[in-house]
Amino acid sequence: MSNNYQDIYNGILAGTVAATEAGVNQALEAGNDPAEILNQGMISAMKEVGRLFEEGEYYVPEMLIAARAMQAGLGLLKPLLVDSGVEPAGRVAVGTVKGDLHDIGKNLVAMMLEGAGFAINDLGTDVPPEKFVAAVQDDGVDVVALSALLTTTMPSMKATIEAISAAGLRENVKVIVGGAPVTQEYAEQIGADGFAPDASSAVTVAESLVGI
Ligand code: B1M
Repeated sequence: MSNNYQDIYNGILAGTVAATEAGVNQALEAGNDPAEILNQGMISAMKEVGRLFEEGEYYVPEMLIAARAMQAGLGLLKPLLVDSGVEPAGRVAVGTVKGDLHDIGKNLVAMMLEGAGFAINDLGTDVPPEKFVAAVQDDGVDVVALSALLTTTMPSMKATIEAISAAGLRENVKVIVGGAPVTQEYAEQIGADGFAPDASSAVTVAESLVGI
């Protein structure tokens, strides 16, 4: 990680909103690239939070306050990562699947897709299959984007695709999946149309699925 982002990194690890926001503002004022601030300062800090949790040094409350600081920093980057006034390239319903409360990766995916000109219907976290079905049926979305961060909630992705098929809507929509434990192999196994390992590749995959 570049030393430029040490304050942001430390702010997220300590779960301090003010320090994280100050670090992001300083990095922006110094002319740093928002995507670099995100990747080198913020995502690297969340990886370290995960490592500390695995080592038993952090517990759920520490993860939670780190996530809050991360979200505060993301709020400052969002206007710079998202272009406004672009004709929608397509409509995407994005959500974290049933049973799963992790939303930072999902928010990033939504942000990047919005920046690429997609209209976003953000269904939030812990989204049951029926809600995705309703988004396809009632809102006419072109793409359903499913995020999962837990191995235990990956089956909710399969259940969501099955529910879309059972409603007779599978031909109407493309489904992309992603999240730390999700792989290309798993995506193929559950019949998803696409897999993306990170938020920027989610854009490339969504664009190719809607024919851009
Ligand atoms: Co949780 N958690 N957590 N957690 N948490 C993980 C995921 C974990 C890996 C930590 C660890 O053990 N190292 C582990 C999962 C283990 C596993 O299943 N293999 C874990 C666990 C166990 C849990 C609980 C069960 C803990 C407990 O209660 N005992 C619990 C579950 C709650 C639930 O969901 N039901 C839990 C709770 C939480 C908090 C609520 C405290 C908090 C989330 C707060 C929030 O999101 N608002 C939290 C956090 C912060 C984490 C870690 C530390 C960070 C996640 C994160 O935001 N990363 C995480 C450890 C880690 O990831 N190293 C961990 C940054 C984010 C940018 O990355 O989300 O991976 P990520 O998104 C990436 C890609 O995956 C991809 O793009 C993004 C980057 O470009 N991507 C997609 C994501 N979705 C995509 C969709 C796409 C395409 C790409 O297409 C549609």
